[in-house]
Amino acid sequence: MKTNKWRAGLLATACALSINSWAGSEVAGAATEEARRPNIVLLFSDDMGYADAGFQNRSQDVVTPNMDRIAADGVIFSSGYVTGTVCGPSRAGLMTGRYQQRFGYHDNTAPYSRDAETPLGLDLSVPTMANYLADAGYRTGMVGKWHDAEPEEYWPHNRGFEEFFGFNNGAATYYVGPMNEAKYDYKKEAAIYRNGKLVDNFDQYLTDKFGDEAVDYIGRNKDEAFFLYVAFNAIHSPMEPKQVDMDRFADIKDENRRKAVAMNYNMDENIGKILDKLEKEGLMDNTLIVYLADNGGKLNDNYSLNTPLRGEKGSFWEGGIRIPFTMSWKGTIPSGQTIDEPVISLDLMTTFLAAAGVEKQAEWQLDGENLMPLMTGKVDQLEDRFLFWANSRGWAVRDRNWKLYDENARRVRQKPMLFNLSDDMEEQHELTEKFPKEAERLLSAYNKWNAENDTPRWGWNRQQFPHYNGHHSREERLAQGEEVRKAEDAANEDRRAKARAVIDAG
Ligand SMILES: [Ca+2]
Repeated sequence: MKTNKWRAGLLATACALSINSWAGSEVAGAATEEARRPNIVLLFSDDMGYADAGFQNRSQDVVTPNMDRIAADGVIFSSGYVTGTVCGPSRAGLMTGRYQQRFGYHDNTAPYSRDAETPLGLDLSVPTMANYLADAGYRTGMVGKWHDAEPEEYWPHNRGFEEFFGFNNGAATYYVGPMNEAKYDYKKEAAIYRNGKLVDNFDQYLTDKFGDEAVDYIGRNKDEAFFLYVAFNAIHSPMEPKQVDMDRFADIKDENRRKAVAMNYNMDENIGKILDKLEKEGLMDNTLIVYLADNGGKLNDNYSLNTPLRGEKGSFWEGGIRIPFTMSWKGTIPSGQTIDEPVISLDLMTTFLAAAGVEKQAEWQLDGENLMPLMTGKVDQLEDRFLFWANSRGWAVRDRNWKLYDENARRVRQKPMLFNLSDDMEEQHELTEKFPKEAERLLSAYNKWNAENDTPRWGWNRQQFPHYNGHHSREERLAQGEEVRKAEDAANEDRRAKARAVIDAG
Protein backbone atom coordinates (compact mmCIF):
# COMPACT_ATOMS: atom_id res chain seq x y z
CA MET A 1 0.00 0.00 0.00
CA LYS A 2 1.26 3.47 -0.77
CA THR A 3 2.39 5.75 1.99
CA ASN A 4 1.12 9.29 1.83
CA LYS A 5 1.80 12.08 4.23
CA TRP A 6 -1.75 12.20 5.57
CA ARG A 7 -1.79 8.47 6.27
CA ALA A 8 -0.22 8.47 9.71
CA GLY A 9 -3.22 10.23 11.21
CA LEU A 10 -5.73 8.24 9.27
CA LEU A 11 -4.17 4.93 10.18
CA ALA A 12 -4.58 5.57 13.87
CA THR A 13 -8.32 5.54 13.38
CA ALA A 14 -8.43 3.13 10.46
CA CYS A 15 -6.66 0.40 12.45
CA ALA A 16 -9.77 0.18 14.51
CA LEU A 17 -11.95 -0.26 11.43
CA SER A 18 -14.92 -2.32 12.28
CA ILE A 19 -17.13 -3.83 9.65
CA ASN A 20 -20.19 -2.53 11.45
CA SER A 21 -22.55 -2.70 8.57
CA TRP A 22 -25.17 0.06 8.53
CA ALA A 23 -27.59 -2.53 7.22
CA GLY A 24 -27.67 -4.50 10.43
CA SER A 25 -29.67 -7.67 10.25
CA GLU A 26 -32.19 -6.48 7.69
CA VAL A 27 -30.39 -7.80 4.66
CA ALA A 28 -31.76 -11.17 3.72
CA GLY A 29 -29.59 -14.25 3.79
CA ALA A 30 -26.95 -15.55 6.12
CA ALA A 31 -23.97 -13.84 4.52
CA THR A 32 -21.36 -12.67 6.97
CA GLU A 33 -20.91 -8.96 7.42
CA GLU A 34 -17.49 -9.19 5.82
CA ALA A 35 -18.97 -10.80 2.72
CA ARG A 36 -21.58 -8.09 2.40
CA ARG A 37 -19.04 -5.31 2.07
CA PRO A 38 -19.84 -4.25 -1.49
CA ASN A 39 -17.66 -3.48 -4.44
CA ILE A 40 -18.09 0.10 -5.52
CA VAL A 41 -18.26 1.12 -9.18
CA LEU A 42 -18.41 4.87 -9.72
CA LEU A 43 -19.27 5.91 -13.28
CA PHE A 44 -18.76 9.56 -14.10
CA SER A 45 -19.48 11.26 -17.42
CA ASP A 46 -18.36 14.60 -18.78
CA ASP A 47 -20.47 17.59 -19.85
CA MET A 48 -23.68 15.63 -20.18
CA GLY A 49 -26.87 17.56 -19.50
CA TYR A 50 -29.73 16.89 -17.09
CA ALA A 51 -31.85 15.62 -20.01
CA ASP A 52 -29.15 13.44 -21.56
CA ALA A 53 -29.81 10.17 -19.75
CA GLY A 54 -32.84 8.16 -20.89
CA PHE A 55 -33.99 7.51 -17.32
CA GLN A 56 -34.52 11.24 -16.86
CA ASN A 57 -37.40 11.14 -19.36
CA ARG A 58 -36.64 14.66 -20.49
CA SER A 59 -35.49 14.21 -24.05
CA GLN A 60 -36.78 11.76 -26.65
CA ASP A 61 -33.61 11.51 -28.73
CA VAL A 62 -31.21 9.98 -26.18
CA VAL A 63 -30.84 6.21 -26.03
CA THR A 64 -29.09 4.96 -22.88
CA PRO A 65 -30.46 1.51 -22.00
CA ASN A 66 -27.58 0.74 -19.64
CA MET A 67 -27.74 3.90 -17.57
CA ASP A 68 -31.45 3.14 -17.46
CA ARG A 69 -30.67 -0.36 -16.13
CA ILE A 70 -28.89 1.14 -13.14
CA ALA A 71 -31.82 3.50 -12.58
CA ALA A 72 -34.40 0.72 -12.85
CA ASP A 73 -32.43 -1.41 -10.39
CA GLY A 74 -32.17 1.36 -7.81
CA VAL A 75 -32.73 5.05 -7.21
CA ILE A 76 -32.97 8.07 -9.48
CA PHE A 77 -32.06 11.26 -7.63
CA SER A 78 -34.07 13.88 -9.48
CA SER A 79 -32.37 16.69 -7.52
CA GLY A 80 -28.84 15.34 -7.78
CA TYR A 81 -26.00 17.87 -7.81
CA VAL A 82 -22.28 18.10 -8.26
CA THR A 83 -20.13 20.62 -6.38
CA GLY A 84 -18.66 22.39 -9.41
CA THR A 85 -19.90 23.94 -12.64
CA VAL A 86 -16.83 22.65 -14.52
CA CYS A 87 -14.69 19.50 -14.56
CA GLY A 88 -11.79 20.14 -12.14
CA PRO A 89 -13.60 21.52 -9.08
CA SER A 90 -16.41 18.99 -9.50
CA ARG A 91 -13.87 16.15 -9.43
CA ALA A 92 -12.05 17.65 -6.44
CA GLY A 93 -15.31 17.65 -4.46
CA LEU A 94 -16.29 14.17 -5.61
CA MET A 95 -12.91 12.63 -4.82
CA THR A 96 -12.47 14.21 -1.38
CA GLY A 97 -16.03 14.27 -0.07
CA ARG A 98 -15.30 17.84 0.98
CA TYR A 99 -16.34 21.13 -0.54
CA GLN A 100 -13.33 21.86 -2.72
CA GLN A 101 -13.50 25.51 -1.64
CA ARG A 102 -12.15 24.30 1.73
CA PHE A 103 -8.80 24.00 -0.01
CA GLY A 104 -9.09 26.79 -2.58
CA TYR A 105 -10.10 24.65 -5.57
CA HIS A 106 -12.77 27.04 -6.83
CA ASP A 107 -11.90 26.82 -10.52
CA ASN A 108 -10.11 24.57 -12.97
CA THR A 109 -6.35 24.91 -12.54
CA ALA A 110 -5.39 28.02 -14.47
CA PRO A 111 -2.42 30.13 -15.61
CA TYR A 112 -2.79 32.70 -12.80
CA SER A 113 -2.43 32.13 -9.05
CA ARG A 114 -3.00 34.18 -5.94
CA ASP A 115 0.75 33.95 -5.15
CA ALA A 116 3.95 32.17 -6.19
CA GLU A 117 4.02 29.80 -3.21
CA THR A 118 0.70 28.03 -3.67
CA PRO A 119 0.96 24.96 -5.91
CA LEU A 120 -1.79 24.16 -8.39
CA GLY A 121 -3.85 21.02 -7.88
CA LEU A 122 -5.85 19.04 -5.38
CA ASP A 123 -4.08 19.77 -2.10
CA LEU A 124 -1.78 16.84 -1.37
CA SER A 125 -2.68 16.88 2.32
CA VAL A 126 -6.34 16.05 1.56
CA PRO A 127 -7.09 12.31 1.28
CA THR A 128 -9.16 11.02 -1.62
CA MET A 129 -11.97 8.48 -1.66
CA ALA A 130 -9.39 5.99 -2.96
CA ASN A 131 -7.13 6.65 0.04
CA TYR A 132 -9.93 5.92 2.52
CA LEU A 133 -11.13 2.84 0.68
CA ALA A 134 -7.60 1.50 0.17
CA ASP A 135 -7.03 1.85 3.90
CA ALA A 136 -10.25 -0.06 4.50
CA GLY A 137 -8.75 -2.93 2.50
CA TYR A 138 -10.27 -2.21 -0.90
CA ARG A 139 -8.46 -2.67 -4.18
CA THR A 140 -8.62 0.68 -5.94
CA GLY A 141 -8.52 1.38 -9.66
CA MET A 142 -9.28 4.27 -11.94
CA VAL A 143 -9.93 4.48 -15.66
CA GLY A 144 -10.43 7.74 -17.56
CA LYS A 145 -10.03 11.46 -17.11
CA TRP A 146 -8.43 12.84 -13.96
CA HIS A 147 -7.93 16.54 -14.75
CA ASP A 148 -5.78 17.90 -11.95
CA ALA A 149 -2.33 19.47 -11.69
CA GLU A 150 0.38 18.37 -14.09
CA PRO A 151 3.14 17.11 -11.71
CA GLU A 152 2.92 13.35 -11.31
CA GLU A 153 2.47 13.49 -7.55
CA TYR A 154 -1.07 14.78 -8.26
CA TRP A 155 -1.99 11.90 -10.53
CA PRO A 156 -4.43 9.21 -9.40
CA HIS A 157 -1.80 6.49 -8.94
CA ASN A 158 -0.25 8.76 -6.32
CA ARG A 159 -3.61 9.66 -4.75
CA GLY A 160 -4.79 6.30 -3.47
CA PHE A 161 -5.48 4.44 -6.72
CA GLU A 162 -3.34 1.34 -7.10
CA GLU A 163 -3.99 1.44 -10.82
CA PHE A 164 -4.67 4.25 -13.25
CA PHE A 165 -5.34 4.07 -16.96
CA GLY A 166 -6.21 7.37 -18.60
CA PHE A 167 -5.14 10.97 -18.97
CA ASN A 168 -4.77 14.08 -16.87
CA ASN A 169 -6.04 16.81 -19.16
CA GLY A 170 -9.43 18.54 -19.46
CA ALA A 171 -10.04 16.82 -22.80
CA ALA A 172 -8.56 14.22 -25.11
CA THR A 173 -9.22 13.20 -28.66
CA TYR A 174 -11.24 9.99 -28.98
CA TYR A 175 -9.07 8.87 -31.87
CA VAL A 176 -5.97 9.07 -29.72
CA GLY A 177 -4.82 5.50 -30.42
CA PRO A 178 -2.29 5.60 -33.22
CA MET A 179 -1.09 9.05 -32.18
CA ASN A 180 -0.50 8.48 -28.50
CA GLU A 181 3.25 8.72 -28.70
CA ALA A 182 3.11 11.82 -30.87
CA LYS A 183 0.61 13.30 -28.45
CA TYR A 184 3.18 12.95 -25.71
CA ASP A 185 5.48 15.36 -27.53
CA TYR A 186 2.65 17.73 -28.32
CA LYS A 187 0.56 17.77 -25.15
CA LYS A 188 1.83 15.41 -22.46
CA GLU A 189 -1.18 15.52 -20.16
CA ALA A 190 -3.62 14.62 -22.93
CA ALA A 191 -1.74 11.44 -23.86
CA ILE A 192 -2.85 8.11 -22.37
CA TYR A 193 -0.91 6.57 -19.50
CA ARG A 194 -0.91 3.49 -17.36
CA ASN A 195 0.05 4.89 -13.99
CA GLY A 196 2.93 7.22 -14.91
CA LYS A 197 3.97 5.37 -18.04
CA LEU A 198 2.98 6.47 -21.54
CA VAL A 199 0.90 3.77 -23.23
CA ASP A 200 1.97 2.44 -26.64
CA ASN A 201 -0.13 3.41 -29.61
CA PHE A 202 -3.38 1.48 -29.85
CA ASP A 203 -5.98 1.32 -32.60
CA GLN A 204 -9.12 1.81 -30.55
CA TYR A 205 -11.72 4.50 -29.96
CA LEU A 206 -10.97 5.97 -26.54
CA THR A 207 -14.34 5.37 -24.87
CA ASP A 208 -14.27 1.73 -26.03
CA LYS A 209 -10.76 1.40 -24.65
CA PHE A 210 -11.90 2.78 -21.28
CA GLY A 211 -14.79 0.31 -21.24
CA ASP A 212 -12.45 -2.60 -21.95
CA GLU A 213 -9.98 -1.49 -19.30
CA ALA A 214 -12.80 -1.29 -16.74
CA VAL A 215 -14.02 -4.79 -17.65
CA ASP A 216 -10.46 -6.09 -17.41
CA TYR A 217 -10.05 -4.48 -14.00
CA ILE A 218 -13.19 -6.19 -12.69
CA GLY A 219 -11.97 -9.53 -14.02
CA ARG A 220 -8.65 -9.19 -12.25
CA ASN A 221 -10.11 -7.99 -8.94
CA LYS A 222 -13.40 -9.89 -8.69
CA ASP A 223 -12.31 -11.99 -5.72
CA GLU A 224 -11.67 -9.01 -3.47
CA ALA A 225 -13.65 -5.92 -2.53
CA PHE A 226 -12.77 -3.28 -5.10
CA PHE A 227 -13.45 0.35 -5.81
CA LEU A 228 -13.42 1.17 -9.51
CA TYR A 229 -13.77 4.78 -10.66
CA VAL A 230 -14.52 5.13 -14.37
CA ALA A 231 -14.41 8.76 -15.48
CA PHE A 232 -15.40 8.82 -19.14
CA ASN A 233 -14.41 11.98 -21.01
CA ALA A 234 -17.48 11.44 -23.19
CA ILE A 235 -19.31 13.54 -24.11
CA HIS A 236 -16.83 16.38 -23.64
CA SER A 237 -15.47 17.97 -26.83
CA PRO A 238 -13.87 17.29 -29.26
CA MET A 239 -17.13 15.99 -30.73
CA GLU A 240 -15.80 12.86 -32.41
CA PRO A 241 -18.44 10.13 -32.55
CA LYS A 242 -17.75 6.86 -34.32
CA GLN A 243 -19.30 6.64 -37.75
CA VAL A 244 -21.28 3.55 -36.77
CA ASP A 245 -23.00 5.54 -33.99
CA MET A 246 -23.69 8.49 -36.27
CA ASP A 247 -25.35 6.07 -38.68
CA ARG A 248 -27.49 4.72 -35.87
CA PHE A 249 -28.95 8.18 -35.26
CA ALA A 250 -29.40 9.19 -38.88
CA ASP A 251 -32.90 10.45 -38.09
CA ILE A 252 -31.59 13.26 -35.88
CA LYS A 253 -31.56 16.22 -38.22
CA ASP A 254 -29.29 18.53 -36.26
CA GLU A 255 -25.78 17.28 -37.03
CA ASN A 256 -24.34 18.66 -33.78
CA ARG A 257 -26.98 17.14 -31.54
CA ARG A 258 -26.61 13.90 -33.45
CA LYS A 259 -22.91 13.80 -32.53
CA ALA A 260 -23.68 14.30 -28.83
CA VAL A 261 -26.36 11.59 -28.84
CA ALA A 262 -24.06 9.22 -30.78
CA MET A 263 -21.14 9.69 -28.35
CA ASN A 264 -23.51 9.30 -25.44
CA TYR A 265 -24.85 6.04 -26.89
CA ASN A 266 -21.31 4.72 -27.27
CA MET A 267 -20.52 5.59 -23.65
CA ASP A 268 -23.71 3.85 -22.59
CA GLU A 269 -22.67 0.72 -24.51
CA ASN A 270 -19.43 0.74 -22.54
CA ILE A 271 -21.34 1.13 -19.29
CA GLY A 272 -23.28 -1.91 -20.51
CA LYS A 273 -20.03 -3.87 -20.88
CA ILE A 274 -19.20 -3.07 -17.27
CA LEU A 275 -22.67 -4.08 -16.02
CA ASP A 276 -22.55 -7.30 -18.08
CA LYS A 277 -19.18 -8.17 -16.59
CA LEU A 278 -20.49 -7.64 -13.06
CA GLU A 279 -23.47 -9.83 -13.88
CA LYS A 280 -21.35 -12.52 -15.50
CA GLU A 281 -19.08 -12.69 -12.46
CA GLY A 282 -22.07 -12.88 -10.13
CA LEU A 283 -21.20 -9.58 -8.49
CA MET A 284 -24.42 -7.62 -9.03
CA ASP A 285 -25.83 -8.32 -5.57
CA ASN A 286 -22.59 -7.24 -4.04
CA THR A 287 -21.82 -4.07 -5.95
CA LEU A 288 -22.88 -0.52 -5.31
CA ILE A 289 -23.09 1.17 -8.71
CA VAL A 290 -23.35 4.91 -9.19
CA TYR A 291 -23.72 6.88 -12.36
CA LEU A 292 -23.61 10.68 -12.48
CA ALA A 293 -22.33 13.51 -14.68
CA ASP A 294 -19.59 15.98 -13.70
CA ASN A 295 -21.39 19.25 -14.51
CA GLY A 296 -24.25 20.56 -16.58
CA GLY A 297 -24.44 20.23 -20.33
CA LYS A 298 -22.72 22.70 -22.60
CA LEU A 299 -25.20 23.89 -25.16
CA ASN A 300 -23.02 25.40 -27.87
CA ASP A 301 -19.96 23.14 -28.11
CA ASN A 302 -21.45 19.85 -27.03
CA TYR A 303 -25.12 20.26 -27.80
CA SER A 304 -25.93 18.46 -24.60
CA LEU A 305 -29.35 19.31 -23.15
CA ASN A 306 -30.36 20.49 -19.68
CA THR A 307 -34.12 20.59 -20.29
CA PRO A 308 -36.06 21.92 -18.41
CA LEU A 309 -33.33 23.60 -16.40
CA ARG A 310 -32.06 27.10 -16.92
CA GLY A 311 -28.40 27.73 -17.72
CA GLU A 312 -25.54 25.39 -18.59
CA LYS A 313 -22.03 24.30 -17.72
CA GLY A 314 -20.12 27.09 -16.03
CA SER A 315 -23.11 28.71 -14.30
CA PHE A 316 -24.86 28.24 -10.98
CA TRP A 317 -28.23 28.05 -12.63
CA GLU A 318 -29.61 24.57 -12.12
CA GLY A 319 -28.46 23.68 -15.64
CA GLY A 320 -24.84 24.09 -14.53
CA ILE A 321 -24.89 21.94 -11.39
CA ARG A 322 -27.91 19.62 -11.43
CA ILE A 323 -27.17 16.43 -13.32
CA PRO A 324 -28.41 12.88 -13.99
CA PHE A 325 -27.64 10.87 -10.84
CA THR A 326 -28.58 7.25 -10.15
CA MET A 327 -27.42 4.51 -7.80
CA SER A 328 -28.13 0.81 -7.41
CA TRP A 329 -27.16 -2.09 -5.15
CA LYS A 330 -29.32 -5.05 -6.06
CA GLY A 331 -30.96 -6.78 -3.12
CA THR A 332 -30.07 -3.97 -0.74
CA ILE A 333 -31.43 -0.76 -2.27
CA PRO A 334 -35.07 -1.28 -3.33
CA SER A 335 -35.50 -0.85 -7.07
CA GLY A 336 -37.60 1.58 -9.06
CA GLN A 337 -37.33 4.56 -6.76
CA THR A 338 -37.23 8.25 -7.62
CA ILE A 339 -36.10 10.45 -4.75
CA ASP A 340 -36.51 14.23 -4.97
CA GLU A 341 -34.48 15.02 -1.86
CA PRO A 342 -31.55 17.26 -2.88
CA VAL A 343 -28.34 15.23 -2.80
CA ILE A 344 -24.83 16.11 -3.87
CA SER A 345 -21.74 14.28 -5.10
CA LEU A 346 -20.16 14.91 -1.67
CA ASP A 347 -22.63 12.39 -0.26
CA LEU A 348 -20.97 9.59 -2.20
CA MET A 349 -17.84 9.51 -0.01
CA THR A 350 -19.91 9.22 3.16
CA THR A 351 -22.23 6.67 1.57
CA PHE A 352 -19.37 4.53 0.27
CA LEU A 353 -17.59 4.56 3.63
CA ALA A 354 -20.82 3.57 5.37
CA ALA A 355 -21.42 0.76 2.88
CA ALA A 356 -17.83 -0.38 3.40
CA GLY A 357 -18.39 -0.42 7.15
CA VAL A 358 -15.95 2.40 7.83
CA GLU A 359 -16.88 4.65 10.69
CA LYS A 360 -16.62 8.28 9.64
CA GLN A 361 -14.27 10.32 11.83
CA ALA A 362 -14.98 13.97 12.67
CA GLU A 363 -11.40 14.98 11.87
CA TRP A 364 -11.85 13.86 8.28
CA GLN A 365 -14.15 16.88 7.93
CA LEU A 366 -16.32 15.20 5.32
CA ASP A 367 -19.17 17.41 4.15
CA GLY A 368 -21.59 14.81 2.77
CA GLU A 369 -24.32 12.63 4.25
CA ASN A 370 -24.80 8.87 4.14
CA LEU A 371 -27.60 8.22 1.62
CA MET A 372 -28.13 4.55 2.53
CA PRO A 373 -30.89 5.19 5.10
CA LEU A 374 -32.72 7.35 2.55
CA MET A 375 -32.36 4.77 -0.23
CA THR A 376 -33.39 1.84 1.96
CA GLY A 377 -36.40 3.67 3.36
CA LYS A 378 -35.13 3.92 6.92
CA VAL A 379 -35.69 7.66 6.78
CA ASP A 380 -38.05 9.70 4.61
CA GLN A 381 -35.67 12.58 4.19
CA LEU A 382 -32.24 13.78 5.24
CA GLU A 383 -31.83 16.18 8.11
CA ASP A 384 -32.20 19.82 7.09
CA ARG A 385 -29.08 21.16 5.48
CA PHE A 386 -27.80 23.73 3.01
CA LEU A 387 -25.92 22.88 -0.17
CA PHE A 388 -23.35 25.38 -1.42
CA TRP A 389 -21.59 26.26 -4.66
CA ALA A 390 -18.89 28.86 -5.25
CA ASN A 391 -16.15 29.72 -7.68
CA SER A 392 -13.91 32.78 -7.91
CA ARG A 393 -16.76 34.83 -9.40
CA GLY A 394 -20.03 33.88 -7.77
CA TRP A 395 -21.92 31.48 -5.53
CA ALA A 396 -25.23 29.78 -4.80
CA VAL A 397 -26.89 28.12 -1.82
CA ARG A 398 -30.02 26.00 -1.51
CA ASP A 399 -31.96 24.18 1.16
CA ARG A 400 -34.85 21.82 0.52
CA ASN A 401 -36.97 24.45 -1.24
CA TRP A 402 -35.11 27.70 -1.68
CA LYS A 403 -32.10 28.77 -3.68
CA LEU A 404 -30.18 32.03 -3.54
CA TYR A 405 -27.83 32.67 -6.43
CA ASP A 406 -25.23 35.37 -7.05
CA GLU A 407 -23.84 34.96 -10.53
CA ASN A 408 -21.07 37.51 -10.22
CA ALA A 409 -20.52 38.50 -6.62
CA ARG A 410 -17.59 40.67 -7.65
CA ARG A 411 -19.95 43.00 -9.48
CA VAL A 412 -21.10 45.22 -6.65
CA ARG A 413 -24.35 46.41 -8.10
CA GLN A 414 -25.77 43.00 -8.79
CA LYS A 415 -27.97 41.49 -6.12
CA PRO A 416 -28.42 37.79 -5.35
CA MET A 417 -31.54 36.20 -6.84
CA LEU A 418 -33.98 34.02 -4.93
CA PHE A 419 -35.97 31.09 -6.35
CA ASN A 420 -38.32 28.54 -4.88
CA LEU A 421 -37.15 25.32 -6.51
CA SER A 422 -39.97 23.25 -5.05
CA ASP A 423 -42.34 24.73 -7.63
CA ASP A 424 -39.94 26.52 -9.97
CA MET A 425 -37.09 24.22 -10.93
CA GLU A 426 -36.79 26.25 -14.14
CA GLU A 427 -35.78 29.33 -12.06
CA GLN A 428 -38.13 31.69 -13.85
CA HIS A 429 -39.57 33.58 -10.87
CA GLU A 430 -37.20 35.77 -8.91
CA LEU A 431 -38.59 36.24 -5.40
CA THR A 432 -36.16 38.36 -3.39
CA GLU A 433 -38.58 41.26 -2.94
CA LYS A 434 -41.46 39.00 -2.08
CA PHE A 435 -39.51 36.89 0.42
CA PRO A 436 -36.70 39.06 1.81
CA LYS A 437 -36.43 36.97 4.98
CA GLU A 438 -35.72 33.79 3.02
CA ALA A 439 -33.08 35.62 1.01
CA GLU A 440 -31.50 36.89 4.23
CA ARG A 441 -31.54 33.43 5.80
CA LEU A 442 -29.79 31.88 2.81
CA LEU A 443 -27.29 34.72 2.51
CA SER A 444 -26.39 34.31 6.14
CA ALA A 445 -25.93 30.54 5.70
CA TYR A 446 -23.68 31.14 2.70
CA ASN A 447 -21.57 33.72 4.53
CA LYS A 448 -21.13 31.41 7.48
CA TRP A 449 -20.05 28.56 5.21
CA ASN A 450 -17.77 30.72 3.12
CA ALA A 451 -15.98 32.10 6.20
CA GLU A 452 -14.52 28.60 6.65
CA ASN A 453 -13.23 28.40 3.06
CA ASP A 454 -9.78 29.08 1.71
CA THR A 455 -9.58 31.94 -0.79
CA PRO A 456 -9.46 30.77 -4.41
CA ARG A 457 -5.92 29.64 -5.20
CA TRP A 458 -5.92 30.16 -8.99
CA GLY A 459 -8.00 31.43 -11.87
CA TRP A 460 -8.08 33.26 -15.20
CA ASN A 461 -8.55 36.81 -14.01
CA ARG A 462 -5.20 38.57 -13.81
CA GLN A 463 -6.55 41.31 -11.58
CA GLN A 464 -7.76 38.78 -9.07
CA PHE A 465 -4.76 36.41 -9.38
CA PRO A 466 -1.59 38.45 -9.80
CA HIS A 467 0.92 35.59 -10.12
CA TYR A 468 1.47 34.07 -13.56
CA ASN A 469 2.26 30.37 -13.14
CA GLY A 470 2.29 29.28 -16.77
CA HIS A 471 -0.06 26.29 -16.36
CA HIS A 472 -1.87 25.50 -19.63
CA SER A 473 -0.79 28.89 -20.75
CA ARG A 474 -2.22 30.51 -23.80
CA GLU A 475 0.62 33.02 -23.63
CA GLU A 476 3.23 30.33 -24.11
CA ARG A 477 1.43 28.93 -27.07
CA LEU A 478 0.92 32.34 -28.62
CA ALA A 479 4.58 33.09 -28.10
CA GLN A 480 5.42 30.21 -30.40
CA GLY A 481 5.83 31.28 -33.98
CA GLU A 482 2.52 31.16 -35.82
CA GLU A 483 4.04 28.90 -38.46
CA VAL A 484 5.20 26.41 -35.84
CA ARG A 485 1.77 26.37 -34.25
CA LYS A 486 0.00 25.86 -37.56
CA ALA A 487 2.36 23.06 -38.48
CA GLU A 488 1.74 21.34 -35.13
CA ASP A 489 -2.03 21.67 -35.50
CA ALA A 490 -1.93 20.37 -39.07
CA ALA A 491 0.24 17.42 -38.06
CA ASN A 492 -2.23 16.52 -35.33
CA GLU A 493 -5.22 16.85 -37.63
CA ASP A 494 -3.44 14.53 -40.01
CA ARG A 495 -2.69 11.96 -37.29
CA ARG A 496 -6.28 12.10 -36.09
CA ALA A 497 -7.65 11.61 -39.60
CA LYS A 498 -5.44 8.55 -40.04
CA ALA A 499 -6.51 7.19 -36.67
CA ARG A 500 -10.13 7.75 -37.57
CA ALA A 501 -9.75 5.92 -40.86
CA VAL A 502 -8.25 2.90 -39.05
CA ILE A 503 -10.80 2.77 -36.21
CA ASP A 504 -13.94 3.49 -38.24
CA ALA A 505 -12.94 0.88 -40.82
CA GLY A 506 -12.50 -1.72 -38.07
CA1 LIG B 1 -17.06 18.50 -17.45
